[in-house]
Parts: sequence; structure tokens; C-alpha cells
Amino acid sequence: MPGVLRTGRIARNLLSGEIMSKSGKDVIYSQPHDKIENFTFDQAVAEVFPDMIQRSVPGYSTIIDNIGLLAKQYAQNNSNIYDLGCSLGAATLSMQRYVEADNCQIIAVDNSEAMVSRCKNHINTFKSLLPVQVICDDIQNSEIENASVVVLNFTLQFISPENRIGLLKKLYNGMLEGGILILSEKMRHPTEQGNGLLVDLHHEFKRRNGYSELEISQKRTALEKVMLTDTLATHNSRLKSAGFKDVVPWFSCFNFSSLVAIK
Ligand code: GEK
Repeated sequence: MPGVLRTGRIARNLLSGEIMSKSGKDVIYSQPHDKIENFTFDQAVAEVFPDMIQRSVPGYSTIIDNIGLLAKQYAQNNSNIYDLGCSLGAATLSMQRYVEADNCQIIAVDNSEAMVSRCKNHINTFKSLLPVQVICDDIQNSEIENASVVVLNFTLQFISPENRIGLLKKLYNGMLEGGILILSEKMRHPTEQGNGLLVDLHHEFKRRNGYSELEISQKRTALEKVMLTDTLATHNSRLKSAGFKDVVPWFSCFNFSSLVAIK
């Protein structure tokens, strides 16, 4: 490819200076960056996203599989299912695999064009009776209606904290009685010592998955201003103020948790 300098498993785009992977392996922060820009879901990230999320989020595959199973249980006939911040569509594909309710559709939304175009390709290669619309938009602008299942799988953490309650209220208002919101997030423990313990465990998880100290620390800096975590207590009380009658934590590993909020 012109404009690309290749060395070993990685290549550098000579125009953007960006580190690219030749194999879908996440090497974005493997070399020292002069300046660490805020993390964005651009082309380079979309290209290596499956590897990045698998090696960074403990229990990701378990969460994805169970999103499909929860959707199978809670999807109502003649309703909409939303996957908000769908990235490459892993949760959508899992729901397509399991949901049996009649006359449903999945609406998958992401505001990264790079993610959405790849997501459309993934969805198109998978044959299913459950139709999917993939939309490139800010989920804060999405109209939510007639929803029996809404998925926010590691997406709310990228929404400005002051806008989170408004978004949850909108989701609640667009949901059917008995509908569920599946909310997965990286969380912050309220005490410094306890939070440190969880962060250490997570960093060890990343090391064991092949990330170097440099990669861990540069990625952490890149995420610092764009991924703002809340405590479990904040999530619980915010979901309750949005109107949800019950909040059930169903998965937790280190500082990553997933909750089901029931309308
Ligand atoms: C998965 N759910 O694989 N509007 C729309 N999309 C957004 C917005 C927004 N305002 N903000 C961020 N995103 C996926 C993983 S990744 C989580 C979700 C992570 C999108 C962003 O473009 C990205 O694709 C996704 O939310 C977050 O199950 O990388 O930690």
C-alpha cells in the first residue's frame, strides 16, 4: 500500500503517522506517541476493535453471549430492540442469533462512521430472520419507541455525565412495560484503595493478554478525558430516578459490570 511503512507485524501510515496493524491485532499504543490525543473511534480503532475489546474488557464474550440470551427472554412480539453504541455489532449479532419473538427489528446505532460501515458488512454476512437497521447517529438524537430490549454495552461511559440522566429517561419513556435495559460499564469503586485494587487487577489482565506497560499507560491517558466512569451506587440511583423499578447486577469482573434495569 503506498504511503505505508511496514516493519514486522506493524506498519506506520506515512501521511497520518498512525500505527496500523497488519493482522487485526491492536498495536495502536505499542510505540511511544509524542502527544497522546484523546481516544476516538476512528478507522484505526475500528480495524482492530475485536482484538482490542477482547484483550481489554474482562468477560466481554460472556457479556455478549448473555445479551443474546437476555434478549431472547425479554424481547416482546411486535417490538423494537436497540443496540446503542453498537461498534461492529457484536451484541446485535448475538441477539439475532437467539431472539425468537415475532415481528421484531433491531436498530443498531453508532456515531463512528468507521464502525458503522464495518458493522453493516458484518451484519450483511450473517443470515437471520430478525431484520437490522444500522444507523450512523449520536444516540442522544435517536428516537426510541416501542422498545422491549435496549442495550448500552460500554457506551454510556462515553456520554457526558450531565447528559446521562436525560438519555436514560428517554430510553425509559420509549420502552414497553416489562422491557429491559442492559447497561454494561467500566465502574469506579468509591474508595481510593478499593479502586486501586480493581485497577491493578485489570492492568494485570491486560498484561496477561499481551499489552505492554507503555500500551497500558498511553491508552489510559488517551481515555482519561473521554471515558468518565461512575460508581455502582451512582448507576443504581440514576436508573431508579429515570423510572426503572428494579436494577439487577448480573455480571461483574474487576471494575467491569453489567446491569439489567427493568421497566
Ligand atoms: C460492543 N457496544 O461491542 N452516539 C453513538 N455512539 C457512540 C456515542 C454517541 N454519543 N459515544 C460513543 N459511541 C459495543 C462496544 S464501544 C466500548 C461499545 C469501548 C460509540 C463509539 O463510537 C463506540 O463504537 C462505542 O460507542 C463504544 O458490544 O470501546 O469501550
